[in-house]
Amino acid sequence: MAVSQQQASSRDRRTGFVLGVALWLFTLATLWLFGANLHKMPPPASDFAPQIDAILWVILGISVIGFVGLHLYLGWVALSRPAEVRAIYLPADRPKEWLWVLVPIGLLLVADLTFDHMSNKVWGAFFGKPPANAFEVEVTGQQFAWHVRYPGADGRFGRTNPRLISDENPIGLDLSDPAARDDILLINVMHVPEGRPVMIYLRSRDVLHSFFLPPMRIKMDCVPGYTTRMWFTPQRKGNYEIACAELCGMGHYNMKGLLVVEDEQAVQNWLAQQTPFSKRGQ
Ligand SMILES: [Cu+2]
Repeated sequence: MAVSQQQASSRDRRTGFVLGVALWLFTLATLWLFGANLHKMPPPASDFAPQIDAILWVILGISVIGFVGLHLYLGWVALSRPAEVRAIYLPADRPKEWLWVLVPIGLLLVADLTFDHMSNKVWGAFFGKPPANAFEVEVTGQQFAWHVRYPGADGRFGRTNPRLISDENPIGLDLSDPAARDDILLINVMHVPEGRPVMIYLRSRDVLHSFFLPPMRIKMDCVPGYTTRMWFTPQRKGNYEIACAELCGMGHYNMKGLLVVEDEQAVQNWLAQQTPFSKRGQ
């Protein structure tokens, strides 16, 4: 049985109304979820953190404007669509098609260059050479823990050798190297001084991990067979979580450690209480 033109029109109108309202409600709900701040980052606690946050806010701002604008417009089109307009055939229109290609490319390029300009400064510092007085720590990821190594009194990390890795020697520290004898090796705990650049060397014993300090806005992959590094200056005392941000196996969720930011003197006192790896069990 054929549907009359009038029935079809009122059904189109209803569909348009439902679609338009749904699009607007979806937009409002998304904005509300965003405003409710369900996934907010912890307050920034390092020197780079405010700059990284600024980049994230600009990216988010541009995305929100695009998202809200587009959805409000789509909803409005659905709501205001006259019922009698049927689908029509549009012949190719080269200039218009080029416009549809070039305008988005232009907008994306402007956004991209803005992000580049903002991030180059902080990225350059982040991955570049740290100040000479940096406090050095090495972290080796392993399923599912962080081995934290301090160079000890000589200020030099001793040699490691993967062949020496065992349950007792988790990072394969080579004690025939004099520089290794005072190295301090800990698990899942790291103390660093407030207000002094901290250089972190990152390694992995098995699979890819990602060393993540959310309040410092620091995140870097740990790659097997390779040493990655980055530095930052902690600017707020406190206890923070060290998280793994790379799905690395069944225990990934449980791969976490404690980062303590405190006075330089407190860090030195704490380090003085630790037994070097070579003297353990003696
Ligand atoms: Cu991991």
